[in-house]
Amino acid sequence: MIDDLHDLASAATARIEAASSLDDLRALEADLLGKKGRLAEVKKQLGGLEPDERRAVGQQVNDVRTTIETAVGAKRAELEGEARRARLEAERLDLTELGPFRGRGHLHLVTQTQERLEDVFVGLGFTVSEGPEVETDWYNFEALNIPPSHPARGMWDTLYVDAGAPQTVLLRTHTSPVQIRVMQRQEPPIYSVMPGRVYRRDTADASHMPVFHQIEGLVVDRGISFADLAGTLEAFTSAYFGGSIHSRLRPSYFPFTEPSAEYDINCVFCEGRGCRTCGQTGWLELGGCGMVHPNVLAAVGLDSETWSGFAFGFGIDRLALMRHGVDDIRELFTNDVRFLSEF
Ligand code: FA5
Repeated sequence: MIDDLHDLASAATARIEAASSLDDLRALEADLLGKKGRLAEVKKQLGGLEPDERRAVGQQVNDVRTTIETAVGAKRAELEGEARRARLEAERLDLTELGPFRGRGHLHLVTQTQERLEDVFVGLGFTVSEGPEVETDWYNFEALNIPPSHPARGMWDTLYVDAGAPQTVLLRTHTSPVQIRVMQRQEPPIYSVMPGRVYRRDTADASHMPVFHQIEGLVVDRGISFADLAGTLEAFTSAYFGGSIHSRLRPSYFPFTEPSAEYDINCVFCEGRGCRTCGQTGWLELGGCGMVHPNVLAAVGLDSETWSGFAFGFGIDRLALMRHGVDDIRELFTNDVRFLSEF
């Protein structure tokens, strides 16, 4: 019987080694180790043996079972590895291979708008500057003539960053802090625009987003007057929107400019005749502007007896909406490809 078991073990391992698929191996395992398998048959005969022989044969049966199980395990690992390699090979993508043409992507509408604005201002002689989105209270407020507890802080609902002393680090609420950084970086004359992302604790609705984009303009030179501001905004308006659209300035208030104004343009839909979009006024509000406040010049060590300047800032996203007749700012950021691919 012991010899039979030896033969059984070597025949089994040979068959296992020859198995060519996982299905074959499963069938073989059932045949060798299952209830009706060969080993089970031998086990049934144990009862008729003498105790000593039964112990020896029983031990041998267990050894053969272990040998078969080990061989099956090793073969299974080998066949599974082969199957995995075959699957990976079948699924392999050749990324250098050209597939059917699916159309090229393009820049997001807001990026396109920002780049076009930069081009127009560069054409008017401006440089383009950048600043950080995480700012200190000093750059975002204090240097802009908005000391702590100033009521004008309420104009910008601020998101603070948990860093440093409480409420000293924040996500910039406008691009105006970049004015300060530019004035610190370079001596006048300065003719620069500063586009970028800004953050406010505003709830998203048709005309507001908590994260949006602004472009700031700053000019500091000798003898700059309010007429230069008005003339520059008018030149920009016709360069960007075309010759039939004009600008106007309305008195307003910003702590960092004095005097301050709102910058409006003729409604781009009705060209000033009055329609639903402009509330029959013929005008659309674009942003704020004014003459740089002497306290702001003083904050960066510039003498307001020698230097004067103007600044303006407006929302890029709202400008994109106006230009393309989109009535909900949220459409820009839901990233529906059908919407985005229209621009
Ligand atoms: C400012 O942020 C001033 N820093 C602008 C300025 C610069 C004035 C330089 C004077 C000199 P205001 O908070 O009004 O101003 O925002 C400017 C523009 O940003 C708005 O006219 C609007 O176009 C846009 N804007 C404001 N809040 C949102 C918002 N939640 N979502 C989208 N656009 C917004």
